[in-house]
Amino acid sequence: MSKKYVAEPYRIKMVEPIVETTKEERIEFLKNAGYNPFSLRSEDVYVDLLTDSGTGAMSQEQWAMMMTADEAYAGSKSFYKLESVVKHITQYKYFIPAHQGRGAEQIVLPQLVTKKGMYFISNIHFDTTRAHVELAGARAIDCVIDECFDLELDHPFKGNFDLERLEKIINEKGSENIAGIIMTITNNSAGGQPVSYENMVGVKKISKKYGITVLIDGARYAENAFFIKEREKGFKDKSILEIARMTFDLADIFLMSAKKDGLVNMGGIIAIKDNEHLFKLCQTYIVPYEGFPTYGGLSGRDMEALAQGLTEALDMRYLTHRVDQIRYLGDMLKEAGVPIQYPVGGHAVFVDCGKIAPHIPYDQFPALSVTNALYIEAGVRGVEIGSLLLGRDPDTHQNLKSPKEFMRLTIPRRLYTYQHLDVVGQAMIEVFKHKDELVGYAFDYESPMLRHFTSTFKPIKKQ
Ligand code: P70
Repeated sequence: MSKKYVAEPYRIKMVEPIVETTKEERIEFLKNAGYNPFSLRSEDVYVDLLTDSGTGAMSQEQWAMMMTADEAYAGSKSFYKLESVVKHITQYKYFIPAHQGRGAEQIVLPQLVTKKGMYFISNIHFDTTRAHVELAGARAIDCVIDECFDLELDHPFKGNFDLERLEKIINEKGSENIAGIIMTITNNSAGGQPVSYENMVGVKKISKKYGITVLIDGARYAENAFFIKEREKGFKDKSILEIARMTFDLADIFLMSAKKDGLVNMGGIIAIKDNEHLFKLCQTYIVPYEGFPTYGGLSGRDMEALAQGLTEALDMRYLTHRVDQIRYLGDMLKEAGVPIQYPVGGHAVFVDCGKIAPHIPYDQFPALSVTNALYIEAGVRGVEIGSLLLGRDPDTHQNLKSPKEFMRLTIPRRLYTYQHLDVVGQAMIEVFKHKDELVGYAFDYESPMLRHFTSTFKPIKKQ
């Protein structure tokens, strides 16, 4: 663990004031939000760690490129610029923009579901990916290594596939029923943990043996490449771009929420290695769902910013600082005894709320409880990544029990300083000191799909 922290590799050119509120005000704001942090107004949040998705700061170069954008409906020069950057990085033949990650998922995933009773297998499906798998009439199976759930185990690649189980599942379900294998890099739902190159080679070998399509869900592919460079033998002298290309070479399709490692506020990518038939299908479906194939729901400005952002995200100084910020917060919490997933991943610190509040049952959402307490303490907004987010079994409708009840403290890119993270750490330590006072939550209204976004709750009073 590095103790020598690096300062921000940028200086601030434009500032956005943030409001400070009182504890009494925050108690009221949270009540009005139905105890769902998603329903808070961001103005009422001091440090917003809800997500790293679309929340980062753009560079002066990105803002400058936006001024040069071509807003043509068809054949925009900004499209061709973005296309050339995506092709340069992925080395794939085909590219279609989408408005964000789930936009890309809704176009591509249904094309792979060619009959009833099919499955996707992922290390862990991200929740929108799972939703689109299910909307396409397929089922999602997660296949991550067991070490992933041992939060204190020092393992360099906790996002890895359990390759033995992967092959077993394929044999059990029948390879003809597997619509695709989705490599989620980094593995968001389990702590932004990386997947090793060697493990992805293993996935590729199995997919080849059974003739199964491999997809990369690569929202944070540059962070994944950073960890490979740092931790995997033989990669120290390779550039992030080289590692990324080696990774893309192992897959057939690349889907990206560009709101993460694209360093933009909005954007998504569909890239296809060489399957012309699939590309043509996606081009057909992008029109009614996202827009004409040369904009896919993005303005010319968005495409300019993304072309530049994709390039900046491959920079080692940027990535070193990014990962260091996460480690800084993680170390602070760990040293104070707050249980977190260790080692921390690439975009967030995952706090183990099951351990902090074992007196709250999983279907009363211990991580929502900690998240709400942290907001009240200091106006810091985290997000629940546990049984609330996991939802219900689509067949039995039972509440699923997540293996871990996490609160994710997600650090936006280039947005906050180490001092902001100090506030977060101190507030979390305060909540931890009063952990026995935390209460569970019951639904006031439960939304039928992706319920964590829009449901409302009531605190369950202590007996
Ligand atoms: C996040 C956001 C989005 C995402 C992802 C991976 C690996 C696809 C997508 C969808 C979503 C989120 C979660 C909680 C609070 C706010 C936002 N992840 N694949 O923060 O992409 O959002 O662009 O449609 O992580 O992890 P998109």
